[in-house]
Amino acid sequence: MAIREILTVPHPALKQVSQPVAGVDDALRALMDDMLETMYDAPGIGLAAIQIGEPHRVIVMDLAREEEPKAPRYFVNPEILWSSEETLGYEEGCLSVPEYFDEVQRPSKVRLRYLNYQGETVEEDAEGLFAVCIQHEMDHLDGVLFIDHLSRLKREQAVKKVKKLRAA
Ligand code: GNR
Ligand code: NI
Repeated sequence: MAIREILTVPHPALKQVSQPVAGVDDALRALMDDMLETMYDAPGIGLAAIQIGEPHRVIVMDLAREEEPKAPRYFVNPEILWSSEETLGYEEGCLSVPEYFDEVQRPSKVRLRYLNYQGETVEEDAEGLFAVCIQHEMDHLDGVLFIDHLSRLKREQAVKKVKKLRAA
């Protein structure tokens, strides 16, 4: 396993659309292991493969609190089968937009289909933080960042802040 570099805005890869993977094999599991280690190191609660420069439709996540045992989850080729009309506003952050936080409105519940670490097809409902996080991660697979849901002014301020942070 290895900790990989997390790309930050305005890296062009973050706008790329990631491609579906053919299936889950040992090479993909090795990538998911690296992603998880990178996410824990950051630390973050989710990570999309493109955030480490790998344009595949793969996500890792762990929503366990610090005092709880680790609960890694893996989502390969995820699809949203249904989204609620009801929305939830949540203060989001992103490892690719470090130290910037703002509220985004998203459907409060979604139904998902994906392949897990074993390559089995899973259908599952998500709500609360799980729904927020999976939608944030799935946006990454389509080259969309949470700041793309904000006004242009806020988005530009966020990118400016990250550039300044990096120059420091
Ligand atoms: O670590 C993360 N926290 C977070 C908080 C609120 C909404 C979404 C997230 S995901 C983020 C990690 C990340 O950037 N994943 O792409
Ligand atoms: Ni993110």
